[in-house]
Amino acid sequence: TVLHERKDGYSVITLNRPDRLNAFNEVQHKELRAALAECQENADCGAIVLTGAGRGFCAGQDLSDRDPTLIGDSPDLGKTLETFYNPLVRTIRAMPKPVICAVNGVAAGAGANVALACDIVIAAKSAKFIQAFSKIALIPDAGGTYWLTRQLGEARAKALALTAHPLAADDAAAWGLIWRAVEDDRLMAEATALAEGFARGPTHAYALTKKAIHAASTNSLDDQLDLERQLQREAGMSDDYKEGVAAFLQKRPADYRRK
Ligand code: LHQ
Repeated sequence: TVLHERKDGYSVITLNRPDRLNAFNEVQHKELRAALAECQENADCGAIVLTGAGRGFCAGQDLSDRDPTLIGDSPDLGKTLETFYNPLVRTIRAMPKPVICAVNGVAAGAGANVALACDIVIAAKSAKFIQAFSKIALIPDAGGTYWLTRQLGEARAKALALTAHPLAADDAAAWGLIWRAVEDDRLMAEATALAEGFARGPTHAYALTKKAIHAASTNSLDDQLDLERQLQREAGMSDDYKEGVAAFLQKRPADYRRK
């Protein structure tokens, strides 16, 4: 249900239940978790591209799953979130290397919000983001209320969540919800070009950058300046920084992968 291709310096992870628009069931969650864990631990992996097989990216939770936690007389969706979606979102956010989401088609429900958890989201122009939850009497989860509110503000967040209006990739980019919308046939080339660049880049500096930006939305300016000082001190002690400056002065490309 999940394909993991190990490329030169990065991984491509593909959700692979195309008949169900790559909706999540337990197996797909577990395989995705394993693939991400391997990328996290593998020093040769400098970036991750997450995408979907077929015409969709991910339609969220598999609604045909008959697990009693999900449907029946006493479902406990909170348990499903705690066991699967929340750890997934936390893993992506804490991944100490860039995670690029290549949204190849519709991203609905938790599928949309897993995409938005990634560091850089590129979408095919034909893709749509749908906060489908209200249609089945649920609320946006997998971080949806967090991403939408922080990235769009309450007015757009509430309209998208309450109406389940499909947001086209171009609008998502124009609104600042994602990085870019690109022609469908350029999607993987653009995503893998980014990953190749990161694979040759200063991985630890990327991890520190993620950390600083994640803290910014809740920190005061004073706290954020303190955090930047602390993280920059750490970055400045790295061999990568030495190499970056030496390469700049010698007018050559930095070689962060020498070792
Ligand atoms: C699906 C699904 C799907 C199963 C398409 N499941 N089969 C929930 C509960 C628990 C805890 C955690 O939190 C969550 C979070 C959630 O994610 S709730 C939201 C779940 N997702 C949705 O409500 C989206 C449901 N899907 C749709 O609205 C449509 O499929 C979209 C708008 C995504 C795409 O529409 P179309 O392009 O018209 O495709 P389709 O509807 O024909 O779907 C293709 C097939 O995929 C179809 O099967 P079939 O056998 O008829 O070919 C669908 O039944 C199946 N599919 N989403 N979530």
